[in-house]
Amino acid sequence: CCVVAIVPGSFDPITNGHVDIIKRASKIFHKVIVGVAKNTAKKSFFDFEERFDLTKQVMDALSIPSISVEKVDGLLVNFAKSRGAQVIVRGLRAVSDFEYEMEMAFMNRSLAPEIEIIYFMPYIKYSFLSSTIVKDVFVNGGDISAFVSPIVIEHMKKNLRGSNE
Ligand code: COD
Repeated sequence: CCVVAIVPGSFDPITNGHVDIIKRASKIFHKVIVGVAKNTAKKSFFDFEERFDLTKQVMDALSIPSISVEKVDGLLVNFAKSRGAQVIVRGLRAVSDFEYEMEMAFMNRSLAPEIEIIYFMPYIKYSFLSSTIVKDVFVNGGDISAFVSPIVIEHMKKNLRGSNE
């Protein structure tokens, strides 16, 4: 019966833009697995366990039974196959995302031609939102409450206090 989709990302940290894409996917697919993965091209701000825990807490708070959160170890397409997923979902914010997404899509397709990759566009107010900008605004004392869950803000505040001690 079921179409299973993976929404992969580094989620460093998870933002309302990510949540928007995940919710859209949950309206269409029977099962959505949010895959917290490692992107070797990016130096992450939060470690892997923190990114996973925050993503899980934020998604659990939504209480959407078809959504689960898992760690992706190794190649995304191998993880997708191991979960019986037919689809990978990604977000497209602006033209600037396109080249990177196309590169990844062609690589994933050559590794696993049976998996389709589908793109969702976020709500306009999240179109210019990124984890990078959120971290920069927060570290410089700005208000990020419109862009991330209070769960993430709480964790970031604790981290900042920790690093000042
Ligand atoms: N609105 C809408 N979508 C958004 C927003 C927003 N404001 N912010 C981010 N998104 C989308 C992104 O476009 C992306 O589709 C998704 O959310 C996740 O974003 P990130 O930045 O957290 O995740 P990435 O791009 O770092 O994820 C890359 C992966 C971790 C998926 C990739 O590196 C990977 O697959 N790694 C595993 C190893 C592997 O298989 N490598 C080969 C890949 S070809």
